[in-house]
Amino acid sequence: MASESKAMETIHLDIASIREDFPILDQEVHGKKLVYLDSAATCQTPRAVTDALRAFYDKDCANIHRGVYQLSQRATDLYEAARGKVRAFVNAEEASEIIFTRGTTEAINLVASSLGEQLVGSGDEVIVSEMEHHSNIVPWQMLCERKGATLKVIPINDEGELIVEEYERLLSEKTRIVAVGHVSNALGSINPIKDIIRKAHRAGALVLVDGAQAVTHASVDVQDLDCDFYAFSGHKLYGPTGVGALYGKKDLLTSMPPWQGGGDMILSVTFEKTLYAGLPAKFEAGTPNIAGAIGLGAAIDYVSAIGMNRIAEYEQTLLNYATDALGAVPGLSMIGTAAHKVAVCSFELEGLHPHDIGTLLDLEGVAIRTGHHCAQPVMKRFGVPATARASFGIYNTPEEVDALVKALLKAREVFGL
Ligand code: 7TS
Repeated sequence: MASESKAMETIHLDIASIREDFPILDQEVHGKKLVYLDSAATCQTPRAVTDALRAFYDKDCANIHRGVYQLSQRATDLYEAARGKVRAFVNAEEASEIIFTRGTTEAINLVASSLGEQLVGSGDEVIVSEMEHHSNIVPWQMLCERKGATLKVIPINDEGELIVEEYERLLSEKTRIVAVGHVSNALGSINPIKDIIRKAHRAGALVLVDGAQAVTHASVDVQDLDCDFYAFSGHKLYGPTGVGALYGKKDLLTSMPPWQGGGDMILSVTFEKTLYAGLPAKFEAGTPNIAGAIGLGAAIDYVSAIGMNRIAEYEQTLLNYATDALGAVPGLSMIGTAAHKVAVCSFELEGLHPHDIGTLLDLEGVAIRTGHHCAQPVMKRFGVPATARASFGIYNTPEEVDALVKALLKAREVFGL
């Protein structure tokens, strides 16, 4: 096992040196070496990102787009350069198609409010899937309630894959928007979104892709996907919390009304009439998370230097290793066994409640997430109240998988199983 682990590291990535970029990993909890396996909730942050944040606050901090003085100009340049990095990262055609938001949740709410208000009416339909995170359900549900529209749900099979034939059946001339996750946070399933997008377009519907769990595991090309909107969060891409991005096709964003009013999103204001700014400012009312955007840009530089394809390849090998190792734990059943998956392992352990698993693992230094993962419909679909979830990032190693397995076996012992 040890030699296999060594080979994995040397063939794909220099994990030891990557780990050195993440000082947080070098610590003990409850007297045990920290094993961080909750990157699907939040990825840890490399020094390159915290250095960029510190440099901004130490040298360049000022508000943007308003000052003629040098500091403000520098802050503006850094903020707009970060937008350029996001553009290149998802291969959008223009930087003005990238709107900085507070994260995925805000990006989806922006589209549901602005586009939703304009496009969806009484009797219309919005399609989501059964595996969505709550943030890609609730904004659409709220919109449908406001408009008298109907929310339709693509079911999933026992492996945790979308049933595409059912999706095809749901699509109709009433469908206005299809909002679907690229990758499920609770199951790890990678959805066939290119196909989903093509079919939605054929039916005359627009598509928003929730990319929160996807951008960190593989490269994304919004032009190749031909999605209308793509949303993601900085903190799931080794960047800061409180910042994320929405990609939208220029013609759509241009024709959509602003969703929040305030400074920076206007051309001129009188009490009689306000003229709105063009893209992207129209959707960025108020002082944005300037440092966060710059930090997100630094995170993109960081993962790009490693290479998204190499990251994907390494994580797939780690997933295979973890799937095999967890499969050998007595009483463990994996929830989410899609043919195409990212390195997320949701599971149940017979005789143990997920919260007890989480607490006992914590005592061994192993940090995993337990609960419904903000995907209660997924829990309902699989008939469980919660799952334990180990999710992996670029800094995780096969030895950490071994530590997880060891801690699970110990938890069984503690409960006399
Ligand atoms: N969509 C998906 C697929 C997610 O996994 C998450 C967060 C969100 C949207 C919301 O992202 P936010 O940055 O706006 O909060 N998922 C998780 C998780 O799996 N554990 O904690 C947060």
